[in-house]
Amino acid sequence: MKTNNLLTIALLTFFATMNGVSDAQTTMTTMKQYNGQPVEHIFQPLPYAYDGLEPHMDALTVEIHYDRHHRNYYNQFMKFIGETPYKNASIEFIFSIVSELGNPVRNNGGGYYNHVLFWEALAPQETGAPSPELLKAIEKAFGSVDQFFEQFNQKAMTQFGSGWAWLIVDEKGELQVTQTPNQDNPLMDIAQVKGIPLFNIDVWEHAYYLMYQNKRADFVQNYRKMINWNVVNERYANAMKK
Ligand code: MN3
Repeated sequence: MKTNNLLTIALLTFFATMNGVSDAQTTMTTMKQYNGQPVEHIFQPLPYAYDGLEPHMDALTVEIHYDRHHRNYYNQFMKFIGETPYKNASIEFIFSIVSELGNPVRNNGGGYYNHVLFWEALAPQETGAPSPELLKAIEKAFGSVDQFFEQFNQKAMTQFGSGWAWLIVDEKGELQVTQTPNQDNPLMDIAQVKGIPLFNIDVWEHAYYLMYQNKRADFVQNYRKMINWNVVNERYANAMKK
């Protein structure tokens, strides 16, 4: 009896170990591998001074938004992505499997990257104009630049609570306006409408409340006056190469 019990325990232990190994192997083979160039995720400097977006966005809002909110998303993202095998994977790759990486990576990775896109495409005044290629695509998708802004602003206004509105190039290479809750974005595998972002507007209250209080519509209307089309044109050209 004693020998049988010991044998049973030994066998159970053996199978438990085998199970553990096979679970780990399954996980390793199902997790996508990142094969691209290693990427160092950095906290980029603002492309202008804190008061660089006045009068449409006040200096205190920009300072708190960039130096506290954005920086905090970046720091948290670095912490949580550091606990995965994807610390040096591209942000596009990370977002393509973000549903497997957990909410801290999803929320902070989105919070980090959405703000990079946001600051980069703003300027003290509307700068440049849509390139001939982008203009053609805008007219095809929306009719005109003004009609595009009507639809984009509508997405910004109807995003309930915190989130973002986006202009994207979708998987068919066409322009679309879309919205995402919280810090989600259209590059994420969980996004309802996927695509490559051309620009975005942050409609979290922290983006406008000090200057506009509850008047999200005024902030959204003024947003157009700060768009740097040179950046957007370059993003469009890059998106169409993919
Ligand atoms: Mn924000």
